[in-house]
Amino acid sequence: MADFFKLKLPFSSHHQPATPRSFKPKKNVITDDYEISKEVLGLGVNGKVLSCRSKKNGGRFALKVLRDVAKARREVDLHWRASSHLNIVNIMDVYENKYMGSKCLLVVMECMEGGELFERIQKRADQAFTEREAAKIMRQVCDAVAHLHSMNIAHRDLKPENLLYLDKSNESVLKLTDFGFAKEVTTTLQTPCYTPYYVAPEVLGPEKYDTSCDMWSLGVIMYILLCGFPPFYSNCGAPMSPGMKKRIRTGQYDFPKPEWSAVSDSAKDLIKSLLKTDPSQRMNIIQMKKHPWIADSVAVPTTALFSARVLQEENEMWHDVQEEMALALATMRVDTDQVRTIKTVDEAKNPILARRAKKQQQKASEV
Ligand code: I85
Repeated sequence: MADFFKLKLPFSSHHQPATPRSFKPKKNVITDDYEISKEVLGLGVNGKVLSCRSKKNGGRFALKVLRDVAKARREVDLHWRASSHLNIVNIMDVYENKYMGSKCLLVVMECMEGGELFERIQKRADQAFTEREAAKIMRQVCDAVAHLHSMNIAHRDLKPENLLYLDKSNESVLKLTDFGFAKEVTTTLQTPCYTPYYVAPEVLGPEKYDTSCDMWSLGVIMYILLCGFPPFYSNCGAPMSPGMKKRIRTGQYDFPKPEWSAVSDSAKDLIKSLLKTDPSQRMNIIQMKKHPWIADSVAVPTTALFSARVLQEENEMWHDVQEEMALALATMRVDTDQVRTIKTVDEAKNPILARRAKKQQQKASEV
């Protein structure tokens, strides 16, 4: 029997990931171990974030309260698996408790006391915010994303509000949070659970397009860091206007004067590679880590940027920027969830066709 008629069973026992598949929530009531404050630190995709204190050591932590549904399970699972990295907000404990009659997941995280990235830059009126500092920030975000992409996790919600600071004795560490939209991306390397001859293209999924969304977001964050305003924005006030959509789709942005005059060509070169409209042309995270502006950030000039001043002066604009970035990200997620690419069959690499061609040649020579 020809190999291609041997059907594979529709399940596979050998594609378990190396990392522990799932978290094991504690079942005792969280208030045994933590004192929960009413102070709300922020609102996430799937739930709110409160402040809490350990009864054991008095330490302050952040607590995310999620309704125990499939979406929340996925958030906690992906965050948990990625959590050991220095630039990802660490999960300390997860509890599964009943609260007001419904099952909840309670995620205890390290408390990021330094707050959000751009608030911090905005407050920097005292000393100039420099291009080298921007490079140091981008390297940390890059490290977090590289860690996720190496685990085949796309974050899909990379935006300024999800980048938080933790102040250590002599330095600050920037960390990524909120895995509410994160997604495990399937790769063609994974063991198929289907016979490939019959698989529909949508089953294969959009391949690396989810990770390329993260790369686009890195380009937008980097652009804002360097000048204080986003590369794409609505002219008419409404977030995500048709004009803005068109500019995003066609990659229409520039580096206006005076804000960009003193910014290095190396930085602009990196932004251009990240803001490529065609995802297959866009730089990936491995390439980004190797780019001189990231890899060699001490070589980045200490030129003073306009960012801090722009963020201060355009304070009201920041709300709109956040809203627009959230909408742009939502559009990207919808696009990658729905648009699936069909691969063209490369006939030259198809062994069945090659074999048949050879047979036909032989037949012809026999005659
Ligand atoms: N600490 N996006 C914006 C916060 N420590 N924050 C957001 N999704 C999350 C809030 C809304 C991010 O998953 C979020 C999530 C998790 C956190 C988080 C995690 C750990 C913090 C939504 C603070 C903070 C800021 C300033 C001061 C302090 C805490 O947000 C405090 F004084 F408490 F130390």
